[in-house]
Amino acid sequence: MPDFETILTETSGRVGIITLNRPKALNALNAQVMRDVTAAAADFDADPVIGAIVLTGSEKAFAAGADIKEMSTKSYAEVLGEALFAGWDALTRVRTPIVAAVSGYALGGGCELAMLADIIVASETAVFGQPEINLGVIPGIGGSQRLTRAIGKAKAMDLILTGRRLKVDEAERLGLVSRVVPAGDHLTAAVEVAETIASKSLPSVILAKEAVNTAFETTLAEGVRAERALFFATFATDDQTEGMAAFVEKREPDFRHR
Ligand code: CO8
Repeated sequence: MPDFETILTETSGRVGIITLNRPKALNALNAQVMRDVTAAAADFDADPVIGAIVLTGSEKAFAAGADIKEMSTKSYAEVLGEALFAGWDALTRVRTPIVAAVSGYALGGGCELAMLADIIVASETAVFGQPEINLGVIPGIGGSQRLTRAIGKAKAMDLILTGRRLKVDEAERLGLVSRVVPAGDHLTAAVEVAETIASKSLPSVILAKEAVNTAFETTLAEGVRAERALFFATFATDDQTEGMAAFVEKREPDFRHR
């Protein structure tokens, strides 16, 4: 893994960890952060040893949004021409599960980045929100779509039109957050979740993630058809044979990720 300017990367067994590292700007997401995070995630995704990725920030801020200073002087022609922030879409092509470990502020682009992950593990200090309306803009990294799918129209409209912040208990109640853990425990808890995922058969994990994501893209009938094809595909793996044999023989499976 190369050195990056705005993030730190490390591995822990089969888990790849990406830490946003712009503490002075509360991890505001500028173009370099976007390039670094998407490149690191693609590198981990291409590494067959990595079974899950954890994405985290600092205790104070997962990310306080897109970099307002970088954006503030851009014209319409510039943001259109450079397709500002469209590069974040690369995370949707990462097939390895991504667990966001969120502490503190996850606002604007920070909330959208957390929603680009597959699972959000949040500290009790986590605060979510889409405050773009206060800046005279609207969410631009998928927030209006992913938040609405995550928590429904009533709450998404409330948050996006007023810019109000969501504390973690409400975020969990609404289904935005997968798990809430005591302050300071978010990274450890997220790595544990990632280790659990990474201990499963990687082909099954990739197919399961694809199946769940299909629910956001298509009709129920099409989704069930897609799931069935993906389910049948698992029977082409050694790990299906091993997983079922292990159950019958009352032992732990020894998945080889193939
Ligand atoms: N961008 C740039 N710098 C930031 C950002 C940001 N989003 N957030 C914080 N910073 C900087 C501050 O400017 C400050 O820098 P400096 O010390 O040089 O003045 C430093 O980080 C520390 O911040 P504060 O002093 O403000 O720290 P506080 O603890 O007082 O407050 C808050 C923390 C509440 C998080 C506050 O910083 C804040 O409100 N930040 C902005 C939150 C926000 O509005 N986020 C949404 C940004 S817009 C967005 O994400 C839109 C994405 C879609 C774009 C679509 C384009 C197509």
